[in-house]
Amino acid sequence: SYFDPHCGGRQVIVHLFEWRWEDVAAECERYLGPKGFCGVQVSPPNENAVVKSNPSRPWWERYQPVSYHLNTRSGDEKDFKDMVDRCKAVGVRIYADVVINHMAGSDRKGLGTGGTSFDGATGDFPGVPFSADNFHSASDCGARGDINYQVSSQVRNCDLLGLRDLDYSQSYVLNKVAAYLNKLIDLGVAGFRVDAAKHMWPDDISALQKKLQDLPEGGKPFFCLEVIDFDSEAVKDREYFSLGYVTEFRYHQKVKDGVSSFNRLKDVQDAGWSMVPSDKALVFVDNHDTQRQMGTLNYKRGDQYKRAVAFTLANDYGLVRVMSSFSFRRKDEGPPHEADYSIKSVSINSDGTCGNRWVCEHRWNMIGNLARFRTAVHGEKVTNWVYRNRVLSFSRGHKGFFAMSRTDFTVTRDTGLPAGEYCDLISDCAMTVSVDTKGSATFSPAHSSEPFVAIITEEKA
Ligand code: AAO
Repeated sequence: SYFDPHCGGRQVIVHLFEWRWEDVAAECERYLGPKGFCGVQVSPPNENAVVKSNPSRPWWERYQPVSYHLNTRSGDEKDFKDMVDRCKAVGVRIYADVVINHMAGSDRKGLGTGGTSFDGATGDFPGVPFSADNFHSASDCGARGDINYQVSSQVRNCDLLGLRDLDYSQSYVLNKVAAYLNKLIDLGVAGFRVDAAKHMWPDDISALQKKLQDLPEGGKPFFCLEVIDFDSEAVKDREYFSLGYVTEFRYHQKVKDGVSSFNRLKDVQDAGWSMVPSDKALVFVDNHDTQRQMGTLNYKRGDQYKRAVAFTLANDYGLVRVMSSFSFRRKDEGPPHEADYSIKSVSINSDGTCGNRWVCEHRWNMIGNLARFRTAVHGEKVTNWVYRNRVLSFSRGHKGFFAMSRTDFTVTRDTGLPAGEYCDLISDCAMTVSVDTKGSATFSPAHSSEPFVAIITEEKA
């Protein structure tokens, strides 16, 4: 099914935003495989427009396709193939971010990252080839980039941000895009994150899926559809439920409120606010767009961010995607680069953190270790929910137990676990928790700077 991420039951996906394929391959081998991550969402692998100035080489140029040749600042087809194979060998799968709703903007022309020429204004993309006729005409729409989100047909047929909108009613367009996705499947990817899926007709996505081959090892590719739905517009996320996982933006918004006032977390836990059913929800604290918005939660918010990610990983809702960023000051700023704009590699410091301005949130001890927690307790519901004395704690059935607060604490709680001495995963077992025959334990965090405790039955001290 389109809901199977093909990673042997592992539960956490990480978005290695703007990483080079070579670095992703190395990260699979040295960290993601051993830590039990399911897979990596990689940046769009196909050739994109080179945005030279105002700003210079922003990250977002990769959302302006020029052709389906695999040639970007992350690497070429050979690098891509090598990454997919090396990751797969250690149990980690690759999901490609596919930008298939549109091509480059009508305000762009010149050469792509693979040297292919194009002209967005005339709709000339010889690298595919696509020409003017293959796009929706902007005549039924508002001014450039001006979509009325209360009108479904505008959302689907108009140019999002002035990006040339492909017309999937043409079998020629459908076949070209299907060939691109099939090529990625041939190369061994396990699935896709469909960019701007909200701007594609669900029936068109379904028609596209029917043209895809099964993975070489069998089964349908995994699908995650980027659909932003806050219940205030014409397009609804439920229109996409049969096509794959759907990005849950209400969660991302609500979890932020929840970690500043824990009593609101119960609603988040209950998937209130008409959130997508758990088995269809792609859940995240931030993504590459939201982390650049004002007042949002991202790596810069230290403790608050950690609480949000920790809660998200410990909770039983959805399939989780962890963000891994490069540090930025300005919204448009592209990835760390050399003078010639080639992307800098991800260096690893002796303490396991990353250098060259790569943030590597997924390597923060707590996040990496809770990824393991999530896989270990998968399928177990949240039970024993207690929020008292400013400490929130809950069990995941009889397999795991998690507690967090804003500051240091000592509490006694029912863990729901069998008696025994357990390793605290947060501190890599620097501290242990003794559970008595009634399932009760008294504990404090190992380090007051990280007020979390997590134990699982499979990790006894
Ligand atoms: C760039 C330039 C543009 C230029 C264009 C063409 O910035 O000035 O016109 O090139 O040359 C990324 C960048 C864009 C960039 C683009 C292409 O973000 O700045 O444009 O690459 O290089 C909508 C879509 C959603 C989309 C999002 C950005 O529905 O699919 O806009 N996300 C994806 C990617 C993103 C990428 C693209 C798509 C394009 O993740 O990185 O763009 O490939 C409302 C609507 C949403 C809408 C947002 C933003 O949401 O519901 O559907 O997203 O507005 O317009 C509140 C509101 C809620 C609002 C929400 C936003 O909560 O209540 O209504 O905030 O999160």
